[in-house]
Parts: sequence; C-alpha cells; structure tokens
Amino acid sequence: MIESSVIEAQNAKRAADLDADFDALGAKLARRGVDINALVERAKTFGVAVPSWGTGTGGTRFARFPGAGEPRDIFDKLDDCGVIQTLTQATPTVSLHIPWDKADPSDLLAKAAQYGLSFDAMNSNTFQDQPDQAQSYKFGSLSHTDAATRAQAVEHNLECIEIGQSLGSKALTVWIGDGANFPGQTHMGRQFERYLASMKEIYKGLPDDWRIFSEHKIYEPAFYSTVVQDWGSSLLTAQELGDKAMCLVDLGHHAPNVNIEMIVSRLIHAGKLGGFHFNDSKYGDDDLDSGTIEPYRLFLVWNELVDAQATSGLDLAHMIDQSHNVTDPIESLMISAIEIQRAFVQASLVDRDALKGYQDDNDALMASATLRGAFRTDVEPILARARLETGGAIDPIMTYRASGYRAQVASVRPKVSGAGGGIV
Ligand SMILES: [Mn+2]
Repeated sequence: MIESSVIEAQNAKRAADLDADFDALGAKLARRGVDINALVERAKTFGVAVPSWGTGTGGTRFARFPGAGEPRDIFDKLDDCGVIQTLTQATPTVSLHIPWDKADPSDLLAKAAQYGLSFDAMNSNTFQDQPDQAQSYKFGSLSHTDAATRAQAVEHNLECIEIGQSLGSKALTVWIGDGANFPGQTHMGRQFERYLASMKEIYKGLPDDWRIFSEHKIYEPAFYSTVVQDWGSSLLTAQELGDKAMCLVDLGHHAPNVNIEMIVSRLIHAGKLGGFHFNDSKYGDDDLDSGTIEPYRLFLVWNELVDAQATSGLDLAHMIDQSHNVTDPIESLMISAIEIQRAFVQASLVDRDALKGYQDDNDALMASATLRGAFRTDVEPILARARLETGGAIDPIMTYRASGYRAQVASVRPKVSGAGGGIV
C-alpha cells in the first residue's frame, strides 16, 4: 500500500503552487459567475469503476509483454485498485470478470473493505473456453446453433448474477463475441433470435433491483458480422427484454467517425442508456487510455451525460475499459480516471442557459463557442483540490512513483504470462 506519509510529503511539495493556481482559476471563474468551490464539491461526487483485469498488462493478437509485479490473482488486483483509489479518490468501485476473478465472496468483500472499495457491474465471459467446460464457444455462445451450448452460456450468466449478489453488485454486463467471419456462415436473423431467447432466460433470473446491460461492438473477434453489432441491435435487445434491461456504450465499439455523443443522446431519449465504458482509439477498438487521442470527443460525450443528469437524474454505470500494453497499468488507470473526471467537470462548466439561447436563435457560432469555452478551461486545480481534500494526491503519478509500490510488489509477484489482461 501507499503510506500516507508519502502522500503527505508529496502533497506538501505541491501545495503552494496548487493554492496559487486555484486562486487564479477561482477569480477567472467568478467573473463568469461560477463558484469554484461548488465545482470542487461536484468533482468529489465523481466515480468511475476500475476493471479488475485492467490492472494486468494487456496484449494484442501478436504478443503480450508482461510487466514487473503484475497481479497474480484477484486479491493482488484489488490491492492495485486500492492504490488507484487512494491516490486519485476517483475510482471507488471495481468491476469483476467471471470466471477470471472467482474467489470466496467473503474474502473478496474483506479485501475490498480494506480500501473502502465496493463492486460495480459484473462481467460474464462467454468469449473464450475455460479448461473445465463441456461445450465450446468457438462458434458462439448465447446465439450458438446448439441448444446445450446456449444453455451453458445462460447458466454462466446466472452464476455471475449469483456471485454479484453476494458482493453487493447490482448489474450484469453482457458482451458476447458471437458473430460470423464469412457471408453466409450464419443466418443473421435466426442467430439474433437465438441470442434474444438466451438473454430472456438470463433476464428471468435477474433480481428486481438489478439491471442487465447489453454492450454492442461492431466487429472483433468476428470480422464479418457481429450479433450485437450496433446501438440499434442493443436497443432492440433492451426494449424486448424489459425495464431492467439497458444499453451500454463503449467508446471504442463503433465504426470510424460515428457520432457517439449523438448515440448517447438517442439512448437517453429512449430511457435505455445504462452504462458507459471509457477508453480512446485512433483506428478501431484500440482500448487506449481515455482522453489521449480525442479528448474533445470525451468532453462531448460528457456534455450529453451532464445535460441528461441535470434534467432526468440519469443513473449510469461508468467503467474504464482499456488495455495497457506499454505502460504501467496502475499509472494508465489513474491518469484515465482523472481525464474522465476532467471531462465531467468541464462539461459541468457549460453555460446551459446560454447554450439553449444560442441554439434557439440558430447562432451556430456562439453555440459552438460556448462548448469550446468550457472544454478549453483548465480545471486541473479543481481536480487536484478535490483529491487533496479527500486524502488523495495532488499529483497521483509522481506520488505513485515516489512510493516505490511497483518495485515493492515486483519483489513478491513473479512475472506471469496469463494473468487475464487481454482486450475486452
Ligand atoms: Mn467494453
């Protein structure tokens, strides 16, 4: 763990600079009629879930290069999640993947409690075969042509719900790799019907206070067609299943140049937006660190979310969904959580009354400038002050490096090649 003395010493070095930056920004925002302290409080309300598997080094189709001191099991992963939350104060929850993270629930709860962590949405896995499983998912899972394979996949999802119930989770995210590599390989209509029938079986086992999220993805691992290919298929699924079924949008799961913030708006309109997976990408589902490639897009997504939260009390599950191939995963997850929080705070700065006025007057230039004005505001002093006031680090990355945590865990965790850190 990170000693509090390390955090205090690191914060002491940066406190005076932060005060100066905070006061300067506070004066600037005051001229716009914005109270900086209210934004600090708002930043403190932010939370994004860390995916347990994200703490391990990811890989590509070509290779995986393990890092030093990678987590060996879910308990090591929870230690790493504890570090991320301690330093950023922005990641109070962890999202588990079953069966990768299977363990005695009471042990998981005890370990999470050490760090004040709780469990977010559960993730099922029917995109790979487990050593002891009877039916193979090579040709699909919930939509497989074979009834026994579909039943096995349904049963696995029901088990995820059962495990989640013992951990205080309230949601199940279902993403399947089912699809086809060749035209004609599958009957697209019948395959989707089989998928829906399987999802209905899972839905029957969903507790009343739970939600089920369908996550779409345009391609990969199937390269010609995917059963839940787009937000339309996802919406059809959620509408057919019922009130507890919602759509989950992953930033990387769309065709290039798709207007993702508009999809967000449409799903909000339908009352079916349930969750969001954050990452960034250049070409496909690259699973790069949030905010590193297209920070303005991240802001525009948050602009829709903040707008909806203000009017409809939207309750979303947020999770980081990334693969860290060339960085220390703890560092990538910390900086990503902060970038997502940054977009949230920047979107909170949008003058919505002014924007509505410009929109109603068809003043395209000023409407667009209003959004960019919020995006261009450097809110770092607000984020840093929120961390400082909640026991976190003014500079999480430098504090983490000063702590020597990675070297410390590397001495007890041998390098492993298969720690479940792949792309999801
Ligand atoms: Mn995802």
